[in-house]
Amino acid sequence: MSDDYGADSIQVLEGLEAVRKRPGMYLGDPHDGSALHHCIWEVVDNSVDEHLAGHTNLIEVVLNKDGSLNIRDYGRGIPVDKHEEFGISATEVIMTKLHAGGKFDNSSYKVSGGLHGVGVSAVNAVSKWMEVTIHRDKKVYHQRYEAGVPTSPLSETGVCDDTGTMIAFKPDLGIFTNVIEFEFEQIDNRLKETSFLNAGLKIVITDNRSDDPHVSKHHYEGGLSEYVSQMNSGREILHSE
Ligand code: 0RA
Repeated sequence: MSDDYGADSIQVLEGLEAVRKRPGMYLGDPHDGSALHHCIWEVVDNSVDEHLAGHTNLIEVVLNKDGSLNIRDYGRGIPVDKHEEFGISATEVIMTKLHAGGKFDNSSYKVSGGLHGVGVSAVNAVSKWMEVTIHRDKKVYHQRYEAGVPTSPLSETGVCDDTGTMIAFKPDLGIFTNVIEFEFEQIDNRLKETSFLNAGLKIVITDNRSDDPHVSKHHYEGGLSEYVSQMNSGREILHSE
């Protein structure tokens, strides 16, 4: 049993090292901004999955002055119970073990060039630091990681009345070059698409990097059809439906 744990933690470290050595294999080009922004889509997709499962209608994205980014949802919260197989919290498994969640067992899950679904652990691996805060069962849980490695076990830090997950991370600039800052336009455009593809999901992006914070809100109760009517407004329409 303790041998298994040792073998598993070595596998985790090897997985994280593989991502750090060849980020392009997991996240896209680290030298042109694509891997950098893919980190955001990867974390947001987990919150979108919580929306698709019917547990959150709001995702908040905040760009911070120090180059870090927060993504928060009001879903069930990442499970915190002790994982029987690995002897650590389910949170730590999801946050550090490559492909945790069994998503890769299902080949039909792989879409958009095979990049979707590498998991938050791949983003963790290329982050100088990542922090997860979970509201679940009336309690607040927290864990921090550096280059994907936990700096302490998951701990209980307080109480709460709501549920959800907040993930904050700062990209490791030893890995990303050329484009090393998040681009608001790119994030805003992509998350606008995410919101119209997910009817009823509200996505709020706040850019706190300048002294004059910028907030952008996307919310299409009617999903794609509402987006189309918005694009058509003021134009002559060929087809009413
Ligand atoms: C695994 C199982 C459950 C929820 C999640 C993962 C989850 C992951 C993320 C990542 C960002 N936000 C998230 N929210 C939820 C289900 C847990 C249950 O059955 O209560």
